[in-house]
Amino acid sequence: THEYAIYDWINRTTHDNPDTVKLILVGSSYEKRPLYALKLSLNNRPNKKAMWIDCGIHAREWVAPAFCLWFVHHSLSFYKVNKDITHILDNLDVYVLPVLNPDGYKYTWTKNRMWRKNRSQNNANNCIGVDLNRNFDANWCTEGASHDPCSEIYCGSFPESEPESQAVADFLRSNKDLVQLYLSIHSYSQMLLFPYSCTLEEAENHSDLLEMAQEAAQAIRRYYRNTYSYGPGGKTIYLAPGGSDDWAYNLGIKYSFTFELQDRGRYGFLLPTSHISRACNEALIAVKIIALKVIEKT
Ligand code: 0X9
Ligand code: ZN
Repeated sequence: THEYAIYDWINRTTHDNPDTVKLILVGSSYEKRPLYALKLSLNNRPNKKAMWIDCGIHAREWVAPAFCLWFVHHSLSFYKVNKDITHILDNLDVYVLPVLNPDGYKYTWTKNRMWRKNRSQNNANNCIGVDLNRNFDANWCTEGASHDPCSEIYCGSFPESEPESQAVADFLRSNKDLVQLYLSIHSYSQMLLFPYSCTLEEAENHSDLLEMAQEAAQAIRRYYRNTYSYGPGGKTIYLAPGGSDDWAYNLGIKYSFTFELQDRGRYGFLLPTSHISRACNEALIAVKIIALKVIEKT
């Protein structure tokens, strides 16, 4: 689903569900594309808390935006049908941002399928783009990120230098007392990661996060016979400072995860269309288990 198909889908979904879906403009990209989030609010219980899901921070990870749409569709179709999603939506509003990096995403459709960063111009240099998942203010640009604008993990000129990361950070700062769970969807490698990725130190609620990730991975194994590894990012894959998950965690959102969806490298970023539904359904199970746990704990 290319850029316009996704914007169309967002408009249609908002239009067709006026009582339950609200369109929120959280900002705009470097090339001035709108950054839309959908707010799912399936009932009007007072003092409802919220969770946040963003997808597509890295341009080439196409199954990620697909997951965000899948999640919205599932929520709207199975509220009052499926027990778990009903319980989640009865207790939490859900903010879903399907394409955090629309300029990069567009570029992967038209020019370079393997583009990762956003498309911002550095005047000092010919290289284009900042790795938005190195641009947040969490041990910004220490080991695991680069000051070189030509690098794939370029951290930008300062934390939140990019309109995309700033928009997300601003939204979460304004809503930090509401948002209990932060999720960021990537691909590939089949992992459920949690803080920290910007240091090897343990998060204060490490054992909670570990238990949640473990249960989610177990469910994926049980229902889909597929293996997801899990753990704190820094120890499980690599040190990578400036990520949105660590930043959200330090802001006070104590349940913060990055999902790496299918596959484990056979197709990599080029996951065939025929694998999308399975990839999304197994990730959905993991999201549900984690969200239910958050509701239980808060
Ligand atoms: O390196 C990343 O940003 C993520 N992996 S990816 O292959 N999709 O690029 C992992 C992010 C884990 N979390 C943080 N580094 N904060
Ligand atoms: Zn990624």
